[in-house]
Amino acid sequence: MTQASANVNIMIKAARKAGRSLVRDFNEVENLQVSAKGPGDFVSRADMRAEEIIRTELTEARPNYGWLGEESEEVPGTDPTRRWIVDPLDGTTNYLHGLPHWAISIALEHKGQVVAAVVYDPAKDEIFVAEKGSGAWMNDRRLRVSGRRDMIEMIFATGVPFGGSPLLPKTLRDLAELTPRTAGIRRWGAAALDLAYVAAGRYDGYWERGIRPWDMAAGLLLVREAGGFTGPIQEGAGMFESRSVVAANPHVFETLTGIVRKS
Ligand code: LIP
Repeated sequence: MTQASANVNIMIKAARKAGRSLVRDFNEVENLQVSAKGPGDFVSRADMRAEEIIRTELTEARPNYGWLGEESEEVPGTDPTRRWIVDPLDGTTNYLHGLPHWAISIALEHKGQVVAAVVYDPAKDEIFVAEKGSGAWMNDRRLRVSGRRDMIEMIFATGVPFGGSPLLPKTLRDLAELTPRTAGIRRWGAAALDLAYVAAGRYDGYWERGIRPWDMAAGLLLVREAGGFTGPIQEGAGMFESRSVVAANPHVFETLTGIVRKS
């Protein structure tokens, strides 16, 4: 990114610092103590340490901003218009299984809109950065969503609900509908990276149900700043409130949304 704002620099610094801690722990993942968070969904001590690092960095630099993180209670700021939305470890299941596909996701929201985003994948040393109105970048390379128009050439990503989630049948219907019409569907297990990959033109689109604000906040801005479209699966709802998202290149966004809305 050519000229990052002070806030973005703070976010990058926090993400890199947490990334170093997560990489150290990832190398010893078998020794980590983990605690069950729910069926099929675990949180590790590494996750909590990373959140603490990010929180300390961000709140020392901007003590008046609010905080919404995956591993802690929401804390309103003395500035009610701004809050950090943070997933210190997106792709926790991958991490716990030693799969090097996970990321740190940090978004800054102002008056209900995400204005800055950092998604950092330390295992691949890829840092995705966006600022509202200034574009999206990956390691200093400007990002654009894909230009493909023909669905049969496109790759889409999603998250398949696990652990007995009631959302599974709908996603299976989406897969049955989409798989024959595309070049393939991926389920890599880190929503922030799924969205970053749409921004980078690696995926042509992505959709998911049951996704939380910290999984999607930063990635949504990356997609929009790379020229893509984003919206909820549930018509007329907010993405955060409905916990649903579709993100895609502008040529396929309506079609993808239409298909998954029918499920
Ligand atoms: C996970 C996502 C994953 C999604 C899961 C979960 P976590 O986040 O990134 O892709 O399918 O539902 O939300 O728990 O690893 O931060």
